[in-house]
Amino acid sequence: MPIWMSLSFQNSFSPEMESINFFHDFSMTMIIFIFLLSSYFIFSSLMGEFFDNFSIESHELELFWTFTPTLFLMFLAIPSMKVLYMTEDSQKPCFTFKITGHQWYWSYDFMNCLEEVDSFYDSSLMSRLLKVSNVVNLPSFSNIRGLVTSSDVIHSWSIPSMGVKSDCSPGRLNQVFLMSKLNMLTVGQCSEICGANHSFMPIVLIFSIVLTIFSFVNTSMS
Ligand SMILES: [Cu+2]
Repeated sequence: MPIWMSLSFQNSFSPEMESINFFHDFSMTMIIFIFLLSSYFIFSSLMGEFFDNFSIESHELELFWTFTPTLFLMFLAIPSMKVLYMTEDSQKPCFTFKITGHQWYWSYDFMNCLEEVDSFYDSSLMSRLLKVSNVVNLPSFSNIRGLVTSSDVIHSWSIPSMGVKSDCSPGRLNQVFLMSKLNMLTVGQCSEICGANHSFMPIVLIFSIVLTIFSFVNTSMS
C-alpha cells in the first residue's frame, strides 16, 4: 500500500517486486561506490596528487579505466536481465482474466462469466483516489495472467507493490503476470496520461486463499 511521505518503493507482495527491490538496492550501492571513487580521484587530481610523468600515455592506466567500467556494467547487466526475464516469463498461468481500459474506468472480463465487470472510481474520503465500485478478487499463491487492452486511448494498468505495469493499447493485447505471496489488498492507478479524468482510474485487487482453494477444487473436479 502507498504510505504518506514515503520516498522509496512500496512493500513488495510478489516475488517479481522483491527482485526489482533487490536490483534497485544493488545498483544504488554500486552507483554510490562509483560516485565516491570518481569524486576521490577528481579531488586528488585537482589537488595535484596524481600528476606524474609516467601516467602520461600509460597503457596500464588506459587498460584499467577501460576494463573497470566494463566490469561494473556487466555486474549491473546480469541481475537486470534476470529481473527482466523473470517478469516476462509465462510460468504456466492457472487463471487468466482480461483487463480493458476505458475513458475513464476499468472493466474486467473473467472469461468464465458471461459479462464484463466495470470498476469505476468511488469518491470516498477514506482512501483518496484509491477506491473503486467493484474490486477484483483473485486467488493468492497462484500464477495469474492478465491480458491488457484498451477500448479508446492508451492507458496503463499498474500495480506498484507487485512490480506490474503494462500499457493498454487499443487493438492490441499485452500480458502481465501476477503472483501474490500474501492474502491482502493492493492498489494501483492508471499510469498513462489518458485524458481529463486520468487521475480517477484506481485499481483495487484482493488476493485470498479461499479463491485458491476454490479454483483448486474446481480444476480437480473438471
Ligand atoms: Cu487511463
